[in-house]
Amino acid sequence: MSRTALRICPLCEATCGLTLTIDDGRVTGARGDRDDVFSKGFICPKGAAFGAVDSDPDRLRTPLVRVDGELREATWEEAFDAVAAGIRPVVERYGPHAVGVVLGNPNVHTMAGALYPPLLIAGLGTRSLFTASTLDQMPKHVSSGLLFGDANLIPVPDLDRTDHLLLIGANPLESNGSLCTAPDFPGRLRALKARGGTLTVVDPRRTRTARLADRHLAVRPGTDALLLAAMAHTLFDEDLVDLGGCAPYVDGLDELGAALRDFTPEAVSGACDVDAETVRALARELAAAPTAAVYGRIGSCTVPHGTLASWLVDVLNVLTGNLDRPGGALFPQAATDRTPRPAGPGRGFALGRWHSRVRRHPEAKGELPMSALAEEIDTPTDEGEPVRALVAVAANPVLSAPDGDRLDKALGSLDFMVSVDPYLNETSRHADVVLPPPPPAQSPHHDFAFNTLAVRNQVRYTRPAVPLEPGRMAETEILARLVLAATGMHGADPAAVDDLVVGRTLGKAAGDPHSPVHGRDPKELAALLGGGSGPERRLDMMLRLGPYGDGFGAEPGGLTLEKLLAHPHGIDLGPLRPRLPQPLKTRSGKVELLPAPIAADLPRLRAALADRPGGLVLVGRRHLRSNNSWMHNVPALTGGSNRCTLHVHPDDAGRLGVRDGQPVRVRGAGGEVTAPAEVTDAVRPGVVSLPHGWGHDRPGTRTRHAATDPGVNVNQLLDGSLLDPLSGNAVLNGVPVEVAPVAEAVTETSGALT
Ligand SMILES: Nc1nc2c(c(=O)[nH]1)N[C@H]1C(S)=C(S)[C@@H](COP(=O)(O)OP(=O)(O)OC[C@H]3O[C@@H](n4cnc5c(=O)[nH]c(N)nc54)[C@H](O)[C@@H]3O)O[C@H]1N2
Ligand SMILES: Nc1nc2c(c(=O)[nH]1)N[C@H]1C(S)=C(S)[C@@H](COP(=O)(O)OP(=O)(O)OC[C@H]3O[C@@H](n4cnc5c(=O)[nH]c(N)nc54)[C@H](O)[C@@H]3O)O[C@H]1N2
Ligand code: SF4
Ligand SMILES: [Mo]
Repeated sequence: MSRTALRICPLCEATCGLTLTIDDGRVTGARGDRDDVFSKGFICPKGAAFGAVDSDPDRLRTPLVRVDGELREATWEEAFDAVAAGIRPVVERYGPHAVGVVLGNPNVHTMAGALYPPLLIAGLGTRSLFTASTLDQMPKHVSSGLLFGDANLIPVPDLDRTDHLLLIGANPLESNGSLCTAPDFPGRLRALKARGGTLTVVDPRRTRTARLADRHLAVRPGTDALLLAAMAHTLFDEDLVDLGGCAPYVDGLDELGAALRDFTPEAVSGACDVDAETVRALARELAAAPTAAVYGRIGSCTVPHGTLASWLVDVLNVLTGNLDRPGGALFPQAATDRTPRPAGPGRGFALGRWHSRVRRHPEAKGELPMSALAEEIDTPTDEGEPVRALVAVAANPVLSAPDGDRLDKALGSLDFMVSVDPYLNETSRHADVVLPPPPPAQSPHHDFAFNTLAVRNQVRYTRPAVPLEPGRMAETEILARLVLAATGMHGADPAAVDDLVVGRTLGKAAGDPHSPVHGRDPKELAALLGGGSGPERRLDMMLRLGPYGDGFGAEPGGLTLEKLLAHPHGIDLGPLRPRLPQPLKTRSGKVELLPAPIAADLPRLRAALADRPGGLVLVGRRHLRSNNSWMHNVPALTGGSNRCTLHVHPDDAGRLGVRDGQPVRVRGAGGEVTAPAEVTDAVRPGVVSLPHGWGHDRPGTRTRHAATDPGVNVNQLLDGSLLDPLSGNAVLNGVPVEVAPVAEAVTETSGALT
């Protein structure tokens, strides 16, 4: 029997609503849900392949436990017994920091990943936390923490209303957007142009997004912070600063102007390879536009000055009066956000409250750099213990983090490792226990993270589209049991984990004079919660306490889970609205334009004014039909132009003697790889591009289709030593490499590496 079911797509940040066709409990089709309040029917090739992704035969169906060196199928009970037996002795003998937690990207795409990892980390009491954020957007968290006092308060470009978008190091026509949740991002860009708006793209590659732009600037990789600093300088220099409505909430304007004095358009021009007049034009256009938004992503974050570039993106929004105004960059207000408190000074944002053991990297947002994971395992020091046990949830750092070969070895040396992962892949193959979550059609979905980054306030929830297959365990339950097993409560009822959170949260809310439930009995409130499972009760609680909630009766008509379930296509909560000063949590209660850690990092940027890299530098790229490291196993999404090739500009190819299609050797500080060359003027001269997430040729994995076209691991070119110092974010773009045709000797000297 054929039926349909709704499911929010978890395959990228756009969060499109899908209508799945289900035959005999299997997803046989997917189309865009035209009634979805946010995505209105949009779907991309990945969403259309939802059924194939969901029913990939290589997905693990049962837990695996290592016995005599070999991973064997096991029962859930055996698997959690093994987890408890593996982790507890490490905690007891070496202390909590000897247990590392690694969280990968899909945690922001599952309810389980939002609700349980914080309990795992707190329960273990470990400081050895490594996540995909330090391969990605940690610079943005740090800049937001410093500017606004809240690392999760990230301004989002008002795509649907802006008159001018300056897009830096992002390629939403392939990625479908990031830190800016917008189903049909491409359509929204076309609409911007159709209403007379302008789009400027800064990217060393002429991407599909760049081809849509009114102006494309092929900047030299890694130099955006200089470019943006010179734009800000121009605004001061030409008296174009106009803070608009946020003037009363901004601190440090004069100090900022003084700090940027050296960054003239002429001074940055050589390093950025952009002429000074163009820099001025960019600044003037931004100031002149009725509304404008500056937006930066991967190319602005995963670089040596990632935090400064991220900071300058919002500095420009502030200086042009575009922060917190319609058409500019605003702060979304999600339905599960905490009850807004009255404006006023907050606690501010602290960096470096502790440091990594080996190279003394400062923590950021409670995390240590993913680039430091291998050394934290394989390098003993006089003080502190190496990481000896690891809990990896939805993470494949062997491919996604620098120097996979070293990490591969380090993982093999652990006393114990558990992976929560649907695949036996490059990372999970090292686990002693693999706990496979069910495929997405069998999981409920709500976007806790992406609704706080969406271009429109809205709320949606979809229950599992098909029931759990026999022998499957919901990922929420897997993680709840993992929390219990890892924290010495093995065997307790997993519902106790949710009850604990509910009790604590409601207790706090009842004691909070600003909460709608102030003074009420937490037990009585808990009894009012709806939902058919622990995670649903927690969602109901968050909705009811949230900014649109019913306040457990205090705001009749407000949001509850019950109401949300009655709106299967979601509830629209309106366009983004100005919110300042309420969400600011800096000590001053204002936007702090020139925070001390930023000011202290500016001399490093000033030194970069003199940089003129002579050799080739490497950047990445994404393909619409791919997603990081884990979608190469789906035949429908592979092949065609989705290949692991090295893009080389014709001028460079000519100089190096590289022909199209020929294998070339790429060498970096961390190692070398060989990939076919694709000669194309889509990259600027001096830049080569290789996508990440490939390299599926390690033994002991079980991703059969991916292994037929394994590609190479670009991150093997990195040695993990290049970081943005403030955020600990890996430098993945603008990395010096040497390139040579395989048949011949390496023609570039090591001079290119300096
Ligand atoms: N050179 C270079 N490297 C990069 C990047 C780059 O641009 N260039 N990008 C970086 C970025 S932005 C990111 S976010 C990281 C990503 O880094 P990771 O998060 O380490 O990589 P993913 O490939 O997303 O792997 C996620 C893992 O989750 C598993 N998984 C998939 N679905 C689920 C699920 O529902 N539940 C669970 N438990 N597991 C699941 C997959 O099988 C896979 O093993 O890579 C980074 N690495
Ligand atoms: N199809 C697909 N979609 C995805 C993913 C995927 O792997 N595939 N991954 C998801 C994830 S985890 C994320 S974080 C997002 C990322 O979303 P985006 O940031 O939009 O992703 P990218 O396509 O990597 O775009 C980064 C761009 O920065 C450019 N760039 C590199 N170095 C520099 C530089 O120094 N300066 C400037 N100005 N530009 C530079 C690159 O050429 C590239 O075009 O995408 C998400 N969506
Ligand atoms: S754009 Fe993203 S969320 Fe939408 S269908 Fe494609 S993969 Fe899914
Ligand atoms: Mo990412």
